[in-house]
Amino acid sequence: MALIEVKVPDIGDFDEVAVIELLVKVGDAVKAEQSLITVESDKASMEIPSSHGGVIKELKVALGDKVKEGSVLVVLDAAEAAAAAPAPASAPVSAPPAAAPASTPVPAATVAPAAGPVEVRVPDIGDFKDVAVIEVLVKPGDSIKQEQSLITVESDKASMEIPSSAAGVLKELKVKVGDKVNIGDLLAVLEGTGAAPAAAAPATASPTPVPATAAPAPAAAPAPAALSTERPTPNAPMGLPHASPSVRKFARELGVPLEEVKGSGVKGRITQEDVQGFTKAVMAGAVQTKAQAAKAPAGGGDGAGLGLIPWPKVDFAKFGPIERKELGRIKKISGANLLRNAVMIPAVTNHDDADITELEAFRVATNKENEKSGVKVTMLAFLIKACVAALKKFPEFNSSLDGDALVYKQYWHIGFAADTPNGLVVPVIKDADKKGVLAISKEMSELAAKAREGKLGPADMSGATFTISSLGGIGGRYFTPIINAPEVAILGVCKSQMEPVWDGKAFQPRLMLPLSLTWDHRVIDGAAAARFNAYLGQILADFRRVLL
Ligand code: CAO
Repeated sequence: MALIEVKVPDIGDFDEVAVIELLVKVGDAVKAEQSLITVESDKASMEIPSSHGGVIKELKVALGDKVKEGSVLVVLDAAEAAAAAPAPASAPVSAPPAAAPASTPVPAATVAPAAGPVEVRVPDIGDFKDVAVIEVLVKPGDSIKQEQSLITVESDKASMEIPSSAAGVLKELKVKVGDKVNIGDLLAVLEGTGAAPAAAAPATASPTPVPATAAPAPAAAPAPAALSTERPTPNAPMGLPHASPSVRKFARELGVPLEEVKGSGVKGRITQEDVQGFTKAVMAGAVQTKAQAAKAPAGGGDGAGLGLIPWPKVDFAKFGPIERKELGRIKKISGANLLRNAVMIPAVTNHDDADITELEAFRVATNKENEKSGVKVTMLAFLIKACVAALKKFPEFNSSLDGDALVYKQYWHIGFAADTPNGLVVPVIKDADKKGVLAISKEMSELAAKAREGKLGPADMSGATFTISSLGGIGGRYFTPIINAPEVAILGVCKSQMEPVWDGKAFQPRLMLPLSLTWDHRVIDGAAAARFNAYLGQILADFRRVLL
């Protein structure tokens, strides 16, 4: 064992900067120069690299810790990674050879004139060259305070905001997003209102700002700036989402996981608006963070979000042999949807029976006549047509809730639950009101075949206004289907059977079809549901009513 303590190198006059990200963990094999942590001041963030290669034995810092030059970050066993070439302990490769004290006297020229144009230039940002301007934080006409950030620049590992060395009204901005800047480059011209000496206002990220009116600092500008303390390593192993320190801070305050935010800025950079947009989308329920999704997997999560006691954890193997199989993709997706719909919708189910004696006889006869056409007319196709008629008579069943409003749809797209080897899917017959029973039967059998082959696309499964779930081909009497949100009702159908039905004088053998209508009580009343079922029953008993 060759244990080595890796310490925070010279990071300029940063003092007590916060650890905002841990990029490695105990047991990781790291290479010399690999980033270990990210620290952040109020104006800049930077990754701190390892001075040696080896295997991490101990992590000496935690998130939120404050570190400074000399703080021990990790203990490495260098012997376990002898191949890694050691860099000088605690000294970043590109650190300037001789760092002048941070209190390097600032030339007198930094004292801005009391009034008149003042040039603001890029201060000493270490030995970085050609750093890209990724954000412009001000615009002409803005009243700028001394120390106020003007632009954000970024190298491949660090970003920093460049502050103004003087106060005044911004007359001209000399850079734009995408420009490359170097020490001494002219950033802006201010109409000076009198600036304090720059020495009084060194930006956190730039300990020795270039004097506002002075020429660029000599190439050997001594003070080790924040940027100069980390090496721009191509292909950095741990990619941080690109965002300026202020945006990171903003995201952290809101608890937004920055790595899940899609950046709309240059090169996918995350802006404050992106963080705000993400937050709004999460609040509106349009987007789930990974942490939220992990809490509600198919199978119910742990119930903590609902204030329930935790899901029982049982070692099933204790009671007998078991086999564990991960849920398939469809089951995971439909499970999460079913759970949400079951929990969020105050759903009620009405059961009823429809007399389909004549309809079934007609269906069988039609199929006999059409034997050669290859299209089999199904009971489900009749049900779809009958439901369209009922939906037209009771339009709230064809609506969706949108906040405090009901959206009544002027189209009748009927979804039907289809059982596939991979799980339940719901293909949709679009514009069922405009199609005949034969056309619907044909389309259903095509969609069901596509579903079984796993070939349904999103377009095949979207836009439904009402759904039918038929277990008629399988069996059962009644069940309570779960509404397919944002629809407000669903019809469950079970297996028809001959039953003795009292006609007022005698019992008659009739083919009865069990119907189970589940409806959203926020939108539909019990009486309307009973009427819907009764009307549906009347149509199925005498299909001529569809024409009325
Ligand atoms: N009562 C009695 N028999 C019925 C019936 C009913 N309500 N509905 C259909 N049948 C009979 C048909 O007559 C047919 O019999 P034959 O083969 O003798 O002609 C047989 O059942 C199969 O019917 P089908 O091929 O016409 O299929 P279908 O139209 O009933 O259903 C489909 C198609 C895709 C909906 C079905 O295959 C399916 O996947 N059903 C399961 C849906 C499901 O899982 N729902 C539950 C969701 S909630 O978890």
